[in-house]
Amino acid sequence: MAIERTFSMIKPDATKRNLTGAITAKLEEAGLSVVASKRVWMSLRQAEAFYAVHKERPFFGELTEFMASGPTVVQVLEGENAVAKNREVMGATNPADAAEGTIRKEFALSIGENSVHGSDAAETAAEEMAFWFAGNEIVG
Ligand code: DAT
Ligand code: MG
Repeated sequence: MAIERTFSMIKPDATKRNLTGAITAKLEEAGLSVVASKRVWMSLRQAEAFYAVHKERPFFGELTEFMASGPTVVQVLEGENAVAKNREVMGATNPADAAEGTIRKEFALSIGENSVHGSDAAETAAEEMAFWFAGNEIVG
């Protein structure tokens, strides 16, 4: 597997608890490098656009209001098998199901306030990186 990039976001529940460094350390320890990073307080409209794939789900309103409720840190991660590696380090969506040592097991508060987002495939990673970053903001 070649070196690839994925998109990651540290969610408002985590930035509010000052976990940006602790979460980034777990990503770096897993062999992922941060090649772009910025702090963003997204609007509700941006949250709705970013999570448009979930717009028919019953939790869409709760999800988008939460994502617009405080600062997030958007990042691009680079490394071997980065999309799958990031999902592995994140852990399951519901922290109750997340494996020991994962970010969500350690830090998530609930299925909604689950501390991190990570792209689920190479195609969505490309779209999500382009949503938040200009090409010259990604420095590998
Ligand atoms: P993931 O973030 O693991 O990719 P997802 O894409 O299925 O999970 O859902 C996106 C986010 O929506 C998830 O991180 C938290 C929220 N969410 C998912 N299922 C939920 C539920 N049953 N109740 C409340 N929020 C939920
Ligand atoms: Mg998802």
